[in-house]
Amino acid sequence: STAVTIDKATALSLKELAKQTLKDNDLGGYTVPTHGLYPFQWNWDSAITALGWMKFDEPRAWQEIEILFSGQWDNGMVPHILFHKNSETYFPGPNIWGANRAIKSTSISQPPVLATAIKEMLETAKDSALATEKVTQLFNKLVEYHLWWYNDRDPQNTGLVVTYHPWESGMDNSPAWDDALHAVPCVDWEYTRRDTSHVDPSQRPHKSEYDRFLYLVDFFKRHNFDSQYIFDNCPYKMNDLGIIAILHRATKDLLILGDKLGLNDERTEYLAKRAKMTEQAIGSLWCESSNYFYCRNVLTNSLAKVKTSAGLLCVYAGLATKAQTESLNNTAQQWIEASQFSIASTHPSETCYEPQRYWRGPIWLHINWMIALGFAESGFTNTANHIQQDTRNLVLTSGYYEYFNPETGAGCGGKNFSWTAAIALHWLL
Ligand code: 9YW
Repeated sequence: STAVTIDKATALSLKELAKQTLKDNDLGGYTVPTHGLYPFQWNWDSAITALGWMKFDEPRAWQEIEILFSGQWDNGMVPHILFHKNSETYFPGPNIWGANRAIKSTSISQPPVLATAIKEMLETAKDSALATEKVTQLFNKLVEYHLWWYNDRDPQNTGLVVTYHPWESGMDNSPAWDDALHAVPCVDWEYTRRDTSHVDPSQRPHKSEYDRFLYLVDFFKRHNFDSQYIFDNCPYKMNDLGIIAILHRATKDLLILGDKLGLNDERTEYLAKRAKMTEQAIGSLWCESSNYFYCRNVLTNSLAKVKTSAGLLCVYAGLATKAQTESLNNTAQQWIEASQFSIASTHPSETCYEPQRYWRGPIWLHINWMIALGFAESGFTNTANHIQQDTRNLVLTSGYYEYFNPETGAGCGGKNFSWTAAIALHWLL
């Protein structure tokens, strides 16, 4: 799309609107993604949203992270949702998940962007004394979280962690999960979805997907969240590139934080070893004939050969070789040209591409930020700038929606969305 510069007055009012969005979504120390549709605290939303708070209220930004860690499980896991207060506007709620810790939560995690966000927060903090104090307090919890990922989700040291649920990937109905999810049984009980009462159903996952999402939720509960049992028996097991890439970068960022603050120890040395294993294993997800990284269905040992934006996150993770990065850059250039706005979450040339159905085509701003960051750091500034420019255009065209239609730039899903506003504050304005 054409380059647009945002004039000062517009930037100022967009900034004010973004701040107001975060304030309106603040439930007293944590931020809901949006009222109604998502009325609790979500893991990677909070990490990204803290970057936005950082621009105008640093203590509040740190509090967002602290409250997220207040729901950390004894085994180190930081859940995907914390149900701090009751709400009837979301399904499935805490009773369906059945994980009754001190703070009710789900029993899976989400893309671990936390350490990366915290490093960014420390580096951009105006109050560096406060930032240093907070990171020092949070460091051990972060280490525990990362140890959980590697030990619990890669107990056989393959170098590639597994995920047990599309909700864990944060990319719920990505076409990369289609085959794997198809093999999961459906729940045999009736339920009422809430999401489709807030958002046009044509922008949401299908019932056939929800039936399986819920089967898995129930499976974890029935087996008492037993890590070993679930690892051995879960009917859905993916090497998810989004999680693998985000975890890898976050582990490296955690080690940098530890270096800076003098907090590294034998546990972080162990994390460094696990990260090396990922570097050695990632090649098995690269397909020579299509020059792309794909997710793998671990149960069938087959690559899910559909180009989703998660593959581009390998650049952000520093997991792609120089030649792979060049080739991914060429792919990204074509990807950008294939729709009016970029980057569509599924490549527009894929037959399963649906420009307004959630993770099957729409653009997500925090993903654009990560992809652009990866290309910028690898020296592909044109690609990075183009993505950033398109992202600005989206905000200018439609404001702070949950996600955007790449063909029209129209806002989709929830309105007044926290991470969209936060990325605008952090990266665009
Ligand atoms: C769910 C809150 C979450 C995001 C996910 C997104 C969606 C639905 O909304 O998940 O019920 O968890 O796919 O990435 O964190 O914004």
